[in-house]
Amino acid sequence: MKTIIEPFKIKVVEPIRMTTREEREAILEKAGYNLFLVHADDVLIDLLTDSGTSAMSAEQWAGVMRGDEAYACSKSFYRFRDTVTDIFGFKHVIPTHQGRAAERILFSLTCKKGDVIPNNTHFDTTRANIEFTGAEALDIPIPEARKPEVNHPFKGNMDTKALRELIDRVGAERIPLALITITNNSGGGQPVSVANIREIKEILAPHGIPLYVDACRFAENAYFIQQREEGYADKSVKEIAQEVFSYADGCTMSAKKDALVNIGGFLCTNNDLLAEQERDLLILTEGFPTYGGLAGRDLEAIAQGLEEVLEQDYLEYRIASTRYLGEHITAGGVPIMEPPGGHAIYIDAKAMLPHIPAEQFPAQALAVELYREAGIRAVEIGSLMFGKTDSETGEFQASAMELVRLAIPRRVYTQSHVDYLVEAILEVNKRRESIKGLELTYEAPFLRHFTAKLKPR
Ligand code: P71
Repeated sequence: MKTIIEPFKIKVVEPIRMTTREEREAILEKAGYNLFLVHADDVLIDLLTDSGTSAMSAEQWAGVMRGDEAYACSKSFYRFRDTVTDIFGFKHVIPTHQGRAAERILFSLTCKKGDVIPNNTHFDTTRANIEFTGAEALDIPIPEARKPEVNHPFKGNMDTKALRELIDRVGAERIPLALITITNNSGGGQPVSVANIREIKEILAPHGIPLYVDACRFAENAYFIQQREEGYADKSVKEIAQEVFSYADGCTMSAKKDALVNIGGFLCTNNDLLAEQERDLLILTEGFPTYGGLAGRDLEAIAQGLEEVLEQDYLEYRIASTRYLGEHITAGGVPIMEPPGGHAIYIDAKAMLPHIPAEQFPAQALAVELYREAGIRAVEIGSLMFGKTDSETGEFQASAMELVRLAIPRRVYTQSHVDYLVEAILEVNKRRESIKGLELTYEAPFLRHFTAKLKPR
């Protein structure tokens, strides 16, 4: 059979509700044209994020019932730890309530003012947690990554020449660690190849710089390697993931993505001394090292989710359904970040709305329009998220790209939902020339996109 189907049937359903255009207009105004501030009840198809929005399986819910809620050394912790160790292979496994808690602990112990932390592309919370320590978060993706229309099988790769130059320029003592984000979220959900990760490790090792993986979409990344990298077609995704992590010294993980759960994360390292310091900090702010701010039931759900996410049928369906959305909107003339990513399709708003300058947030304007048209909630990854106004010169620094991310929650929507999305996006595309820009009326000092208020120009 050629048709790729959802490899599950549905046991529990949740209603979704359509609103009228007039209602949505009023909702947008009240929310300051910021979709983070729109009530989920007022959203028909929610593509804000694939984080924490997965549908859990019957086995995960059974795990929730089995969760051992002992404060210390619960049975659920050991199931969680053993599963993580089996796939990730690191010596120490520290549970955290989500990815950014792992980031905060890792960076506050390793980074300081004057340091530089390279990554293919830092996601917003990673960048913010590094900058909060005074260090610099540096993006060095391959040049193709910044050109939405260019096709490349591993567009998430790091520019290894730039990594070498960075070490020569600032010196290894100012680089306490390097990161690689798989898949590269801010860069279009694009995968990183094994060859690239191996080369990064070879560059770092002689300088004693550890490599950490920002691992939240590791299974999708491993599937792309299996499909696209020479020599991996006959390996299982689990074997590929194991190989990827074998080149690293640790990882941060938001379990809200490829562990198919609604909350959770972890931090891993092979460094004994660092692990000790991390656990001390964990006790201070998150919880005892065998639960790290999670319930025993959450640890069970993560362990089960990590096994399910590596199933070949699941990944084949997952990547095919994202690709389906991408192919159908590009066939209708909508420019996207090519090729389709793993967890999301990114519309290139700079190309679609060339009449809106970066300082008027074209990608935010497009995200607002998708909500207005059809009750779809997407997220801006552009100058609202990553742009800055220099506090001294007042000069506006735009983000390299202006993207609208349509993130697909795992196991949640069916093909008819995707067909509806395609229709709505093509409808908006027809009248793209009439879409107007936005201006900021309020912004917070960091991570401003979460709470910003805007108004139409
Ligand atoms: C995503 C998110 C979550 C999010 C963030 C900002 C706005 C809306 C939603 C979170 C990531 C991520 C990567 C590569 C670390 C985190 C933090 N992504 N690294 O994509 O993508 O994890 O949310 O569990 O703290 O929507 P956390």
